[in-house]
Amino acid sequence: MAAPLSWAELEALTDFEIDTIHGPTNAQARLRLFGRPESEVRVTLYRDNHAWCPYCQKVWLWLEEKQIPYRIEKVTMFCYGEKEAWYKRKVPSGMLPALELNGRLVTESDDILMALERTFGPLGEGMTEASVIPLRQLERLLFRAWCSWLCYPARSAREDERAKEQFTGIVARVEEALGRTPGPYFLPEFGTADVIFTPYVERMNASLFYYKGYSMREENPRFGDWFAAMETRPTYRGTQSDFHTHVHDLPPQMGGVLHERYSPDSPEPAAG
Ligand SMILES: N[C@@H](CCC(=O)N[C@@H](CS)C(=O)NCC(=O)O)C(=O)O
Repeated sequence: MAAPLSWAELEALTDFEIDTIHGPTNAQARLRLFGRPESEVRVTLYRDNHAWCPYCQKVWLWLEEKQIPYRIEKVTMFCYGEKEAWYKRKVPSGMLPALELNGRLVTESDDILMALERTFGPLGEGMTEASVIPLRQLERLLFRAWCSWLCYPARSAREDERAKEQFTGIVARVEEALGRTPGPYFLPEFGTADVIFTPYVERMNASLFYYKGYSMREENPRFGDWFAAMETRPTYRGTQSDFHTHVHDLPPQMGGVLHERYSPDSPEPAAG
């Protein structure tokens, strides 16, 4: 059998020499300029160290799509260690993301997007458009149905089935919404609504496949097309994580509940 490659050999095969400042979307950057001078930077995004926080991804993707010059400050999530004192002075709750825009601090990802829209204009149809508001509400419904199925251990196969039905019922509504436009996105053009759905459907796709044996992408053709279209966007690919990471970063972030799941072979909830 061939010997595994050494780290040095592996490194020689890679092309990691990217321009983090002006080049493609990447998680390493501390400054993004998109070919513009640093004097134009009016925005600082505070987000988690490892680019795992879903609400941070939402703001990150928006900034990358709009090519707004910005700085990035990285902060520790509570579940991975001590929150930086300088950040707690700025945001006493320690919650992420936060954003400074022209020196003014904004928290809550939706409020951040609305503040960004007021300054830089919307990405496609904006947060408060009549076309976008129901989609934002649908995303929250989908999020809650996912949590109910995945994060709360079912006490019986029937209970698990009910949670699944509730989730797939909402997915059907999302499929219907995606089917209202001829293209793959939620509205005729890519925009805010797609950005809003991105972080959690990426996590749903990975976690439901691993923990529940359910492939969101394969079971739902419109979602399949949406994922495929998103993956043609270098911005999205630069923020996208992998299945393995999601499957294992969700339990600490969501309180470890994914470990305790119903096993069809046992009458009691099984601790995994
Ligand atoms: N409603 C908030 C939710 C933000 C949120 O839940 N952030 C999590 C990370 S995904 C957080 O900061 N938790 C504290 C921590 O992990 O340190 C928003 O939309 O910004």
